[in-house]
Amino acid sequence: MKRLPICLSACVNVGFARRIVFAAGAAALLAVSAAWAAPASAPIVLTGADRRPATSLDGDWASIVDPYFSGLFSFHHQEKTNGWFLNQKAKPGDTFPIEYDFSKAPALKVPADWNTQRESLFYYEGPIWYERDFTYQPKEHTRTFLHVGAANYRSWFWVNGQKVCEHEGGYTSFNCDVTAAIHAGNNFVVAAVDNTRHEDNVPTLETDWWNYGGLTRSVSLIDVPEEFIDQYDVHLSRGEGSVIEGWVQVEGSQPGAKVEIEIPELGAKATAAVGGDGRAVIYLKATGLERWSPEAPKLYNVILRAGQDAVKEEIGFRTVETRGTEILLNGKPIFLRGISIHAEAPYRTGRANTDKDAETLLGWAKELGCNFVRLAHHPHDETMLRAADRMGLLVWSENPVYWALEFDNPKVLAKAEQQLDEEIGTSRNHASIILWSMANETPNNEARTQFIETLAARARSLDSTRLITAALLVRADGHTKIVDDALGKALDVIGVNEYIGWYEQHPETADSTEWRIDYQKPLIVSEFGGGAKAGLHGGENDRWTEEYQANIYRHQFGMLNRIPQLRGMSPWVLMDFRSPNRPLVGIQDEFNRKGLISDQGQRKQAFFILQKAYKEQTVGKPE
Ligand code: GCB
Repeated sequence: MKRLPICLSACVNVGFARRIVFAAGAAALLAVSAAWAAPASAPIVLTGADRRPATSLDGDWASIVDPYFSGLFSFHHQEKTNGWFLNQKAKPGDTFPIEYDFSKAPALKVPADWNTQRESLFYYEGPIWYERDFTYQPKEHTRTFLHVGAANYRSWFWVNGQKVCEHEGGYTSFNCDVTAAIHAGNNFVVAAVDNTRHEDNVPTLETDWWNYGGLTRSVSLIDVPEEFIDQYDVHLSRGEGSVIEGWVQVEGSQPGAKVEIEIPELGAKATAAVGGDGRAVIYLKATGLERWSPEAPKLYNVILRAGQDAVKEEIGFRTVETRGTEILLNGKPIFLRGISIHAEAPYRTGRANTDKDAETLLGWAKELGCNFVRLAHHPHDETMLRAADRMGLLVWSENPVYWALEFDNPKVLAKAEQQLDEEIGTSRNHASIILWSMANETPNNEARTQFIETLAARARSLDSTRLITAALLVRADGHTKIVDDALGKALDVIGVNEYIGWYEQHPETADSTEWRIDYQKPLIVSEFGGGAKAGLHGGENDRWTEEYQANIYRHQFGMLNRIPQLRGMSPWVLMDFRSPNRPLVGIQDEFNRKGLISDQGQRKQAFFILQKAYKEQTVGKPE
C-alpha cells in the first residue's frame, strides 16, 4: 500500500514540495504554521529500528541555548521563516545581522540529557538548538528516515533548512521522512528540543523525577526500500501448541505482495500475502520450539522479508494470561519477584540509555533474585528491553500517564494515545514485556476513569497478547486497606502502591494491616518502601537510616503474604534517582533515596533483606 507522505500523528511532516523562503529582515517574519500539511496517514513506526543498518548521527552536536525561543519565533511571536534552522552564515554585504553561528557554538553529546553535561544546564527547562553536519549518499528507490530514539519533550527537526517533522512526547522513538530534504554530499540537520513542562502535557507539571531534556537517545539515518517492513508482531499463539502468529505491515506494497518469515534454527518458514491494508497475517508451525522464560530466556533469530527489505530480529516466544487470580506464564502460575526501576543512569546519573546502563541495572535486579522489573514511569530505552529479553526478566512497561493529568482534555488524551501507540508499536516483540501499564497513581474520578479506560481499550486492540495493568492508589479504613478504585474494572491485573511506614504510620503498622480487594483479579503491590541514605546508620526508628528502611521491608513481607491474590511485587525502587522534589540537605541532596542501591552502586541493608526473601521464596506464592 502506498502512503505518502508519511509522518507521525504528532510529528507533522511538511509537504515535499514546500520550499524554504529565504528573505531578509522583518519581512521574513511570516507565520508558516498554517501552510503545513496535515499528517496524511498513520505514522511510520519502524519496529526493530535498532536491528537495521543505520548511519549514526550520535556524537557531538553544536548547541545554542535559547530560553526565549527567539531562533524560531519573532518578536511578535510568529514562527519565523528564517529561523536558526537555516544554519545561515554571515556574509559581507548582508543587509541584516545573523545573530547565531552553529560553527562557533559549544557541543552537546548525543545521546544524552543536557542537564548532566553542563553545569549551567542542570536546572534548565526550555528550548535548546542542536546542529550537526554530515555527508550522505542517498540511493535510488529508497526512502530515508531520521530515526530519533527519544527527544524530551517536544522537538522540531529540519534537514538542510527544510522542516521534516515535529514531535511531542519525551520517551518514545519516532521517524521523520527526510527523503526529499537530503541530498548527496554535505548535509546538515538542525533540531530544537524543548523540555518545558506544561499542564496539558503527558506527563504533566508534577512528577517525581528529573526533567532531563535533550536528544536523550540515539539519532540515526535509516534507509529502506520504497516497499519496506514498517511494523510487525511475531508471537506465540496462546491457543495452539507451537504456532507462531502475528502480522507484518508493509509500506509501499501492493495487495498480494509476498512476506516471508523464517526461523532458521527451527527450520521453519512461511509466506503470507499482504492485504489491502498493507498487512500480511503470519501463521507458522514451529515444531520443537523452546519457550522463553526467566529460567531459560531462549531467543531465536527471526528473519522477515518483504520485496527488497529484510529485518533480522531476535525474539523469544512465551505466553502470558490470567486464570482467576493467577498469572500464567507458559500456562503455569508464576509469582513476580520484582523491583521498580527508574531510567536513571547508574554511577554517572542522567538519563539511562546505553547497553551498559541496562546491564548494570538489570544485573542488580538479577542479583536481588528478581524475575520481574517494573520499568517506571515511562517507556525505557530499547536497550533495556533487549537486555531484559537476554537476561530473562519479565517487564511491566509503563506509559507516562502519571498523577493528575488534564483528564477532561481531549487533546491530552490524544497525546497519551500517541505515546501509547509508539510504545506498543516499537516494543511489542519483546518477550520480556508481559504487562502494559496504563497509569500511575491517578485521582479516582470519572474523567480519569474514562480517560484510562479508553487507553486500556486501545492497548488491547493494538495487542491482545499481553495483560493490562495500572498502579492504583489505595484507601484505608482503620487498619484495612481497601482496593476499590473504579479503574480496576478495566484492568487484567491490579497494581497498587502503598507506603506503610514511610508516608503513613510506622513500619510495624503493616503487621496489623489487612486488605480488602474488591476485584477477583491478580494483584501486584507495585510500590512500597522508604528512604535511606547509603552509609547512614542508626536505630530502626531513625528515619533516613539504612536500618529504618530495612525495617520497613521486614514488616512488609508478613502482610503481603496475607493477601491471597498477591501475584507479584515491585518495591520502590532499585536505585536512588534524581528528583527536584527532594531537597533535604545532607540526606537527599535532590535524590529520591528510596533506592535499595545508591546511585553510586552501594547496596543498602534493605537490599539484602529483600534478596533473602526472594532467594528463599519466603514472600509470595504463584497460586
Ligand atoms: C510514588 C510514585 C513514585 C514516587 C514515590 C515516592 O507513589 O509512584 O513516582 O517516586 O511514590 O518516592 O514518593
